Amino acid sequence: MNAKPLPEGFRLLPGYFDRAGQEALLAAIRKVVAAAPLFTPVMPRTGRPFSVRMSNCGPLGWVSDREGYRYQAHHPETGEPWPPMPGQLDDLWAMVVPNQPPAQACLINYYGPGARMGLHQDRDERDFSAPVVSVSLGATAIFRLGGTSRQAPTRSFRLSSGDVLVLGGEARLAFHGIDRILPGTSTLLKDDGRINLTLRRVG
Ligand code: MD6
Ligand code: FE
Repeated sequence: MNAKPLPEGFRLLPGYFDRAGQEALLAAIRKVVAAAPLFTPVMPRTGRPFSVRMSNCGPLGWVSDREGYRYQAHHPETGEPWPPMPGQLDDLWAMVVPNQPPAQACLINYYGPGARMGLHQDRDERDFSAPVVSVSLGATAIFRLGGTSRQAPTRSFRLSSGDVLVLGGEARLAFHGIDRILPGTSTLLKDDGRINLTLRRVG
């Protein structure tokens, strides 16, 4: 099992944020969500709701509705611009993606009980040269990583609170998803809650 080398550009940085760092980041995200409430996106065409709820911060935010997936500068329900990117996330991006322009978008995914995320590629950006950088907070998740075709073999990792994951290079367009959340693993968020933040350049 798992004898295959990881794709170039895949980096898991366990415990990047310590407990105090996680609490400070969570406080910043709570402020974002107070101004830009979580919304329930729906799948293009079918209108089927996602099990995760979402918001965004930074200049652009990712949204999904019956019209499709896209980045836009305003919240789909309030019409307000997304709140600014918290400083900790600008700092993280600068550490992990040095000498590059700042991230343009931070998608906030909130997982309540039973939420998951199907296998997908992050490919709604115009430019794939920058990696996607994620931070996990709260309950531990089982993250599945595949290849650049949906049929490629997959392997699984645990993402715990404070972990940072980087998908760049060959891993930038790898299929990935969240199979499930492990109950009873969150001391940061109540009711097995989990937040994943994904930072990107949109191009
Ligand atoms: C999640 N993460 O951890 C879902 N995408 O809840 C992602 O979809 C993801 O963690 C691109 C890069 C890193 C990620
Ligand atoms: Fe993704």
